[in-house]
Amino acid sequence: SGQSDSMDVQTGPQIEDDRTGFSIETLRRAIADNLYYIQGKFPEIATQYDYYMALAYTVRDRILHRWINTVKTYREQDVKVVCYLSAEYLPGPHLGNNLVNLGIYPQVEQAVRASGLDLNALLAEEEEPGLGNGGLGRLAACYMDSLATLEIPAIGYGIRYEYGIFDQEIRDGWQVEITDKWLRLGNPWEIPRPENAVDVKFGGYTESYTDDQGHYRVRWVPHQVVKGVPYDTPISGYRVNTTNTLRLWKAEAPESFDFQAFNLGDYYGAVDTKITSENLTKVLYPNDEPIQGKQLRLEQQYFFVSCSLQNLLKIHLLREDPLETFADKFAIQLNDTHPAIGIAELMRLLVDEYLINWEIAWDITQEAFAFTNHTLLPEALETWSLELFGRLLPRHLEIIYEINQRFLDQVRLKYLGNTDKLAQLSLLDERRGKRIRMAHLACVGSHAINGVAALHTELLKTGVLRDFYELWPEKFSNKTNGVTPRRWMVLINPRLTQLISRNIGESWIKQLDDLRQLAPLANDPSFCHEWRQVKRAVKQDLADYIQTTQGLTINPDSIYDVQAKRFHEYKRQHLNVLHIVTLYNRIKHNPEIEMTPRTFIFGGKAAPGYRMAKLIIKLITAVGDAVNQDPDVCDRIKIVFMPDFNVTNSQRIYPAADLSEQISTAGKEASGTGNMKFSMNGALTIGTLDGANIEIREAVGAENFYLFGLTAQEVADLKASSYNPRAYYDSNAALREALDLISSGYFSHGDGSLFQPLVEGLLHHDPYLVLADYQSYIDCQDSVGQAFQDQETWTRTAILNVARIGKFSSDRAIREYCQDIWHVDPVHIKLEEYVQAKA
Ligand code: NTF
Repeated sequence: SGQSDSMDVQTGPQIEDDRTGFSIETLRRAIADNLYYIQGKFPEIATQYDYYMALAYTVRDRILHRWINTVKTYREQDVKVVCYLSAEYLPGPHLGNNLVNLGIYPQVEQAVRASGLDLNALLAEEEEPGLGNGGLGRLAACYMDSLATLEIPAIGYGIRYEYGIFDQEIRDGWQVEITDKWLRLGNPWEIPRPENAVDVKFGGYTESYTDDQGHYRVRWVPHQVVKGVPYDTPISGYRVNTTNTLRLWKAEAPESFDFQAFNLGDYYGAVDTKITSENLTKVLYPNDEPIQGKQLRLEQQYFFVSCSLQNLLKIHLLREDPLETFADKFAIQLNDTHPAIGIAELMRLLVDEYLINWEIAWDITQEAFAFTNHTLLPEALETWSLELFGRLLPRHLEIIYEINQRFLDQVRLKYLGNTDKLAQLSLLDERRGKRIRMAHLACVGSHAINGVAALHTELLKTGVLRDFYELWPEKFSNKTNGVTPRRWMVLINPRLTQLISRNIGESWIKQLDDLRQLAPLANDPSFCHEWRQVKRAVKQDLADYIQTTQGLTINPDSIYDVQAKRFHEYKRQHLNVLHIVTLYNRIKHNPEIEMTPRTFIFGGKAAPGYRMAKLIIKLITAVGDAVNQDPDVCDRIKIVFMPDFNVTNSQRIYPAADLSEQISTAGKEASGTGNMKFSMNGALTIGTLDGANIEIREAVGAENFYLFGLTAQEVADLKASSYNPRAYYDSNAALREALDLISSGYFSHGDGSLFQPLVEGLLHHDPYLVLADYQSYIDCQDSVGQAFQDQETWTRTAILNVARIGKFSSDRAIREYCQDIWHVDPVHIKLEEYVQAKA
């Protein structure tokens, strides 16, 4: 746990270094020191936030020591490095996670107490970096944790958005978006590296020339240059010295930005250029799935990818390695198509700037890149209009034409005379006004392509990417997602962690499969009793939080039935609502009816422009207003909407859940990762055969999973045979009553029009088969309600879920990427003692 570095055996005990020592007294002194010298405050005027900062810097010092040793080792040993390119990262608050990974949680808790403070209060002061929308960004953060823990050299590259995902407030039942000013009080976890800034070009034109050797060359004369400044955040591994780097780029105006304008006396014009440059990394696009063709979005993508690749080439050349060996030293992973422009950019850098010939450059590029797809929704597949693309990146358009021409020559040879194949595989979509298909660019330029769950990968092979699969089956593999048990168990559920570790030791934290040793304990009554006590205490915590923040009283003995994820029609939060309204109708018909008390908990944001998703949020809060106050309901149903679902708030929710709602239309959710977090904390799942649900059910046992609904194949068949949702409405009285009650204005103060778009949409289109799955869902929920009555069996099932969830650690996923795609090995980091290093 890192203690080894602070003791000098030869000279006996010595006073610990204030910046590396771990003793309680050293930590206490370091906090006081940082309060004084970094915050410039003394105790009488210091705020909780000042103390949080002082503590954060205290922890950062200890991390820096490991970080520097890591960077040094990577330089000296010429190791192969994983470069994760992602437009989004959702790391969550850093402080608590770093305490867990460094193994100093108890010491810091005591040092903080010795300073007259409370650690939980300080932890609550941290503003999380909301630099992502949901699953994709959080996956990147879990993977960074596992890479460091597995001692794999890695750099995460991304964008330092000044405003992350908006904060959500609920006003009058509607979502309201508030700008996320996460940097306003400073960020102790990042170190700016202005000396490593790079220039990124935009617009302009290209021209050809002949070089000294008589080679044909192209130069790009840009219209604008933007400077990228890296901000580095250390990513610590669990109980190892390895500390990797998350390098996020901020856009600034280049130093020379104002020369021309100044000379002409155009002061305002000059400042304007500066503002335009800095706009580039101002704000995260808040759309989860579909991405519209906005110029600024393409600028963001190209900006961070160009900065990152220039940086990699610089590192490579600093190590005095020949460019030809680039792909032996770096494995570059594309987190969806957002950074796919990197393929054309690496070609441009190698061919235009480093004067490598095309064929060699292409081999390097294909060998270096690999591509992960994260969605099957056709509307989410990124394309860019040729017009916009050519205006912004004229040289890349030429390069993409060249890549495409050479690629299609290959295709032509294989499929003689088949023009359909050419059109289907081409990087250019000739219909819909000529667009560049980024997924095709990613496939052609990568040596490996993967989906994020078994079903998803199969659907890629038979669906959106089938022509590429037919061409290069060997490039495809599945890499089922995983999540880090350090954050999603140890940090957020200390009670459960202690119960588990007391019984089977701590090895499971790094080897999650070791949770299997819990399985026999599922038959041990005293262990089951303790398990129930833990769950009950955690549920009480959430009840207290909801009481304090919303003034709502919930019953900790009710089923906590939770759906927490982004709002999207395919995720079917409205199916959940139909169940609630159905239960409500049952009570209204028969006020004495026996019913297992349930608390329905929702959390999640809707994209600001997604009207239907926002209407579904309004429907949930409206049904909540009616049901929660109805005396007939007698507390058998409670509905809670937890506003502003983010990493911080999710950490209170996962541990407290009894039932995890994973109810997407089969074939639509690529994987899901919330499903894994709920299971790890002992919730049972009600779910469809979609994404990773299928593998979770396989792992925990079909008898320990509540399955309902159509399969992906049945969904496809039903849609092909002209699905008629209205028929389900006509033939199902309970469904009809639920929909009619919503239509009637009962939940909207008599306004029958408010939810019409939703109800009409379901009756006439229902693209996600809510009505087709309704009865199956209701029946399944009825059996959940029954099962919860038998607490002994329920607890046994929950324990078995946790015992068998080992596969869903991100450590397993990262090991698979390392072996099958990246071909990288761990590098052990030893600590050089800082005091010695100084001398
Ligand atoms: C998401 N995709 C998927 O919708 C989830 O099912 C999956 O768990 C995560 O990725 C992580 O793989 C996206 O966010 C995106 F951007 F691709 F639409």
